[in-house]
Amino acid sequence: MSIFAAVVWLSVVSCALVCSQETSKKPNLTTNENVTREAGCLLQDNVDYNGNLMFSGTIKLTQTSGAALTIEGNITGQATVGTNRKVERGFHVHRFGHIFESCNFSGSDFNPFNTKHGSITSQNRHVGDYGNIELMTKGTVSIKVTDNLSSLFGDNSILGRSLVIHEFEDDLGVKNTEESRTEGTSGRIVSCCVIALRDETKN
Ligand SMILES: *[C@@H]1O[C@H](CO)[C@@H](O)[C@H](O)[C@H]1NC(C)=O
Ligand SMILES: *[C@@H]1O[C@H](CO)[C@@H](O)[C@H](O)[C@H]1NC(C)=O
Ligand SMILES: *[C@@H]1O[C@H](CO)[C@@H](O)[C@H](O)[C@H]1NC(C)=O
Ligand SMILES: *[C@@H]1O[C@H](CO)[C@@H](O)[C@H](O)[C@H]1NC(C)=O
Ligand SMILES: *[C@@H]1O[C@H](CO)[C@@H](O)[C@H](O)[C@H]1NC(C)=O
Ligand SMILES: [Cu+2]
Ligand SMILES: [Zn+2]
Repeated sequence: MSIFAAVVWLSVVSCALVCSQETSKKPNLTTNENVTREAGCLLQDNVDYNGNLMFSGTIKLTQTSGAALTIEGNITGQATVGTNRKVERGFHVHRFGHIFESCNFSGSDFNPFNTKHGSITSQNRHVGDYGNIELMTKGTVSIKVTDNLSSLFGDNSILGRSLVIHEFEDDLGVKNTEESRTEGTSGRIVSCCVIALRDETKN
């Protein structure tokens, strides 16, 4: 065997070993396998927001592959003025997850298909569009959102991205302005968190 043939043979054999191990580690995203993933998100104040109402809380995201994503949370309003009241607030997944210095670093709505802003039930929407959630300015509210488009699996994965609460109600993209078409005129970001995957072996 020539040196050249030996080298080719070695690369084929080592790739058969190493490459197949590599592929087997990758999840099969079209599998019907019943895999459940859980992620968490701990809401922090936006240091660059100077309004008087921010929100803290915990959010849990769960999904079995091929099924809808469920987002549940307990969110507490931290208003510094006024009485306790209900408010609607834009709730979106933004593109970037490195928000440690400021929620301002989260970018805009997660939009892998370059579509217009919409509601969670729109045909045309950003993957990150969850519409509005109803919160209390000084109390704790439990929220629950179910979505069939954003995912903890595959191309629409929101893992490592951020969840944000905006300062205004989301108009769901219905107005004929640039602000409405991109962020539903929901204004600045008051609170945000990074969507982080949980170790499924720890219960
Ligand atoms: C992924 O899973 C589907 C359904 O179980 C199967 O048809 C397909 O062959 C699998 N793909 C790979 C690369 O294993
Ligand atoms: C997947 O697992 C969940 C939780 O264990 C179970 O409720 C559900 O019936 C399973 N679905 C399938 C298709 O096996
Ligand atoms: C919300 O609070 C309820 C009641 O205390 C608790 O059972 C649940 O695990 C909490 N959920 C999250 C996401 O923190
Ligand atoms: C998600 O899909 C299921 C099953 O098709 C449907 O029942 C449910 O209404 C959908 N949810 C949303 C928020 O579109
Ligand atoms: C953060 O973004 C808001 C607009 O969304 C802006 O008003 C504020 O000045 C920004 N802060 C910094 C430090 O860039
Ligand atoms: Cu947004
Ligand atoms: Zn959007």
